[in-house]
Parts: sequence; structure tokens; C-alpha cells
Amino acid sequence: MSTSAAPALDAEELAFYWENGYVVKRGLLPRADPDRWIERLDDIVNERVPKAPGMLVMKDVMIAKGKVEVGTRAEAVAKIQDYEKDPVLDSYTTHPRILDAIECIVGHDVQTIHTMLINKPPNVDGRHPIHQDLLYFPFRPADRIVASWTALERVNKENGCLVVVPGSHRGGLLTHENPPDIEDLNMGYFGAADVEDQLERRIHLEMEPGDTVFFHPVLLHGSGRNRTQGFRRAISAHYTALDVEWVWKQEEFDRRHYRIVRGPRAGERWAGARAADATTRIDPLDHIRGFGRKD
Ligand SMILES: O=C(O)CCC(=O)C(=O)O
Repeated sequence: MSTSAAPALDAEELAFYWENGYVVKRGLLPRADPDRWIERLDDIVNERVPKAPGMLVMKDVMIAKGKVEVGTRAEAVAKIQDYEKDPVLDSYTTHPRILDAIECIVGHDVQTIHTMLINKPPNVDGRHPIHQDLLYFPFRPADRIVASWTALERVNKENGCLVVVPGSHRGGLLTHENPPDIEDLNMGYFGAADVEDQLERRIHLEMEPGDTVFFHPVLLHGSGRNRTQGFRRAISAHYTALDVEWVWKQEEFDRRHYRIVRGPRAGERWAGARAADATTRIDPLDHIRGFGRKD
């Protein structure tokens, strides 16, 4: 149930979302929230607080390869993945203002399926090639999945803000690959193949701390290099409605217990349906050139 009388996204904002595949809410969160999450990131990477169970602190590939030396631990970190069991970072996932907006897009019953804080330090490549998040998600239909991404500091072209291709969410899941022009690509960062013509329509989402973009999992998006000497930090989570089906061939959801965060079943774990016909289930590797069987 929404916590405010007025909808978190009004009719115009929702129409913009469905037309373009994303919508930016300026000033959605007060500055104190991003500041708290930045401080927590700092505490985690400097081991002042323990890493929560299941949390992955991923080094940037250029640091891992020894190509760049760093002055501080934070400069070595590309991202924190799966922060759900860290109560401070997870206050993002369950933030009433985020969930109010998510409800407007996918309905009243919501689970979270992915959490991530992207650090993007200076002096490394750190590009996130243009891609579609649906590649990584075992649920369908795609319209019932949505991302939230909040700037933790000012993000702009110089420090590698988010880039989106408006309207690209109306296509299907494309073939992805390791982009040939990126030598130092972080683990699991694939790029959509053969999208050069669409890139002419890309726009840069310059945002202030607390500004939040909600985007569709088929939207082509990514981010550029951080060319400043500061960090470019953002926090994000993905959500789905509860009526989605598991469509991957891999049978993993019994182990992964997705968490319901909104609606009468909040606090329970998702025990949803597998797509009925196992022969039509998909293998995500088939959508990655060089990994799958179809390319
Ligand atoms: O924050 C970024 O630089 C990119 C994030 C992104 O592309 C994603 O979360 O899928």
C-alpha cells in the first residue's frame, strides 16, 4: 500500500516511462540518504564493519590485473553486489519513496531480485557497455520488472553518468558480447551487439544526489568512463511483480529465495511459478555471443 496520498509517479510520468522506457524523479530522496550510503560503503571497504553474508565486493578489473595502482581501498572497488543483508545499504531497497514509485509501475505486490552499489573510481576504464538488464534476469514478462538507480553524488558526462536509448525497451532481448573495443571489461559486463545505429539516439542522464531513475529491463543503457579524479557512486535495486514466471532453463530459484518487500505478503519469500512448458524456457547464455549455442 502506498504511503502517500498522491501517487509517487503521476499519469504524465508513467506515460513517459512506458513511452521511453525510463523516468527520472528529481530530488526523490533527501541528501542525508545518499550520504549515509556513501559512509557505509567507506566503512565496508575499509573493514570498519563486517561484510554482510552473501555480499560481494568486486575489484575493478584493472586493479585486479595490476594495471593501475591505488592510494585508497575505495579506489580499487568497482561495485558491491547483493547488499540485501547489510541493514544500512538495504534501507535503499525498502525505502518507502522508492517502493511507492515501483508500485506505480509493477503494481502493489513487489519483490526485489537484485541489489548493487556501483562505485566507479577514477583512473580505471570502468565503462559499462550499452546493454539490457533482462539478460541477467530469469523472470518474464519483462514489463513486470523494473530497476531503480539513485545518484549518490552529482553524476555527469565527465564522471560517467548513466546513458539511455529512449524507446529501445520496445524491442526484444538482443544478443550480447564482450565489446571488442574495451580491453579491460569488468566481470559480467556484456554489451548489446550491433546497436550502433541506436546509439545515435542515446542521451546522458545528468543527476544530483538523491535523483532517481526508474527503467525498464529491455532499455538499452550503460555508462561511460569516469574522467575526473573523484568517485562516481550510485545505488540500485531491481524489482518485479509477484505474478512473474521463472523462464530460465536453470532451476535455481529454490535456493535463491527472492524477498517480497511490498504488499500483504511483505516479509515472505517468493515461491512463484516456473513457466509451464520446460521446452520453451530460455538459456541466457544463448544470448551471449561466444557462450551460447545459437550464435
Ligand atoms: O551505474 C552504472 O554505471 C551502470 C549501471 C548499469 O548499467 C546497470 O545497473 O545495469
